[in-house]
Amino acid sequence: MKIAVEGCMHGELDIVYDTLRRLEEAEGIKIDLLLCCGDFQAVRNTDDLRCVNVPLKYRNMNSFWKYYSGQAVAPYPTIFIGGNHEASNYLWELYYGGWAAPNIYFLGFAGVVKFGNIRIGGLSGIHKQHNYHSGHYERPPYNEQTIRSVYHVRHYDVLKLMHVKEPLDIFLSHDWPLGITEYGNWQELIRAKNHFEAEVNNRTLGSKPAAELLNKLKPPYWFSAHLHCRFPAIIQHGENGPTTKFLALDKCFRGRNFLQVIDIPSNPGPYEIHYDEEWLAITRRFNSVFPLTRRRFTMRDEQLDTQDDRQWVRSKLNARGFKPFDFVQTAPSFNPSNPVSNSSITGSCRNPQTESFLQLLELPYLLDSSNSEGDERNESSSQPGNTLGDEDIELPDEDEDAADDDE
Ligand SMILES: [Mn+2]
Repeated sequence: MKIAVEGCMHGELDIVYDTLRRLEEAEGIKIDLLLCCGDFQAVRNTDDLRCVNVPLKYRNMNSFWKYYSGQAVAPYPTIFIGGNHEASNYLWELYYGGWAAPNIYFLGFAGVVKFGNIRIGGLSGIHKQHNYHSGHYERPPYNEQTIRSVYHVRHYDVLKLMHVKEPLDIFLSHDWPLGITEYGNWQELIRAKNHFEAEVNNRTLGSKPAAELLNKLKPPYWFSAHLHCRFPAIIQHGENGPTTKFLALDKCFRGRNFLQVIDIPSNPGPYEIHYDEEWLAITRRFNSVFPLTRRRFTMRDEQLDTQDDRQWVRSKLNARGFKPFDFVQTAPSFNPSNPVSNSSITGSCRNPQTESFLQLLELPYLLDSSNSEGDERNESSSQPGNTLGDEDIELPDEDEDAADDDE
């Protein structure tokens, strides 16, 4: 199976798919799957665009809406995770994962799916310690604070992934696992990107939860993006343990290293995306403690037994089949002849895919639950360190975007 992996998409689906088509012709190969490591920008319309945390000058519709509306069709099955520049309102509708457009599957805030017999896991967002133990309290419309915090990785989602016991083949995270630079040529990295030097030397570059997951899951492949450069590394887990090939990729841009094709031994195709039994069992087990407020989330016993849920999920999936529920449009798509939408964001929508998924697992719909501690959405944070400024400083991709503006 030939899998193309892409760094940050930034809504440039046309460019990436065209590149893949040309690559197939030039190399005489067939690409089976495209993986994208976040900043996908599944922007359907101008309302969604207002939910993306991106400087005004980069607020462009780009090309996702064409694939959403049906005007274009993704030529390859595409699986993506979220980064820090997303239509977060839309991704929240699909918190558990689902089709963002036909043939384009969002893995969820955390998720595992199967493609053929290849098992792919991922974690959306970027890590910021000050929001790590909060619940998912953000709801659209977002304010200046929640438009950022909504994509900050939560302990709850990491904990779910820490319960995955069966081997994964591939894992995706938007930001790099903390300390990963030690396993590759960091000298060359800081020569090319000298603004990373202090973070590399202080061992602060990257995500701590991603590093914990890397040490726990030990997948053969791990792909990341976010820092807009290519960086390979090989991690040896213990003396005779397995190895992980890590690769960070650049964003989609002319002349940049944004694409890599890997060839993985697999069963013969045709392949399609399927639900993962173990992951659905974990999801079912954890939904009763889904934290949806800003209150600190902790769990007394961090190793939950999911065996009963596993049996239950297996019988459900055997009866229904493993294919995800079908794509459904939930918002109007952008219309270039009438570019300014006259609708206003009224809050999140119950996506029928999510409703069907929860019905399958016999779980309640919680994503639109109001904050039980009162409506904190419009309050500014009183937590130390959670100021609006810090993220602007810590977002190297935005610095990068600004630099590229001159090219
Ligand atoms: Mn990013």
